[in-house]
Amino acid sequence: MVERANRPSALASTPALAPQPQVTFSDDNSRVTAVLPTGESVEVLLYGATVISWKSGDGAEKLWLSEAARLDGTKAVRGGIPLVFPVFGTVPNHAQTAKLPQHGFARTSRWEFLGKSSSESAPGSAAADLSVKLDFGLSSANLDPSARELWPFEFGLIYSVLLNRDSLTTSLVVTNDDDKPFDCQVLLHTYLRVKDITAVEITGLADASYVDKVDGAKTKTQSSPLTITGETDRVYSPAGDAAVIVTESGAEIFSVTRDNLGNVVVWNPWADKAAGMADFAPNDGFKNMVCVEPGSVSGWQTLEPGDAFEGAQTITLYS
Ligand code: TA6
Repeated sequence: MVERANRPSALASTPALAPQPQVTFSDDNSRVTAVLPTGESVEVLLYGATVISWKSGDGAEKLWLSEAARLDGTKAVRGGIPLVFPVFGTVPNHAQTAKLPQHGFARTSRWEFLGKSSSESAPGSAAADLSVKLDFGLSSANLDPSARELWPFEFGLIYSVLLNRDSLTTSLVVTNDDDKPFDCQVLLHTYLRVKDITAVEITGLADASYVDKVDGAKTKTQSSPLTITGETDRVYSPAGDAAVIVTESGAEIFSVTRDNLGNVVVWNPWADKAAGMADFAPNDGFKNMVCVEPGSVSGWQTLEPGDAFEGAQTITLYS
């Protein structure tokens, strides 16, 4: 090689980049999967922007997904984290949303994948700071015409799914892009996986008032840790923003924290209701799940033109 003055010196060696999170598409681009180098993963259907799997680094699944869940876009997913917007349940006396299907149209719409971002793990940085965020969008512009007809408002939704090594954060931003106000409700309908529902206790709801939907929608107050011994369907309005802790056989397994979501719904269909749902399998799957659902569902968020509403949950695993 001819030596020449000022020849740039080759780097002695390119610093090895730390392994980066991987994001892949599958099933005809209908699913997005993100995997951290340490093994944690999350899988999201573009249908409903539904998280259908969240695994810890050892491969253990943390969400419950029915074995009969429809994953082909023909029905809201039974399990994972379906999104509830603009209405929780059905509210016949609310004119704007009275014509909408139960839990609204967000969970049964095809969302767009907006992109990914991952933590810049510098060479040699601790794996602990690794994370990857997936963003999804739904707006009146890409909403099914039948849904637009039932709810004729210009809106935008951005849903972010952030996977860290020991937690999953999902957040929803709603914007009113219209020239008139609209009301909405928002809920993250999370199906947490447990080994044995009869060994589960839920704390963090002490002294919270709740509507008991299996007892004539009576308003009650939670006096002790919640155990699930039958069909349970409660809409809690905790006074503060304390974490909801799910323990099993005395050991803490999940901590659920809320950001700007004033309600927590706790649901387990138990045996009869589970047997009555064609997409709930196995029939005794109610023993392995409990829904802890942060939301804003008592009353309505009224968004004026240009307003935005953001709510989020973080589910943290105990190692
Ligand atoms: O979040 C609890 C709940 O509102 C229950 O009343 C039950 O209806 C559950 O949602 C499931 O609703 P879905 O429409 O998914 O069958």
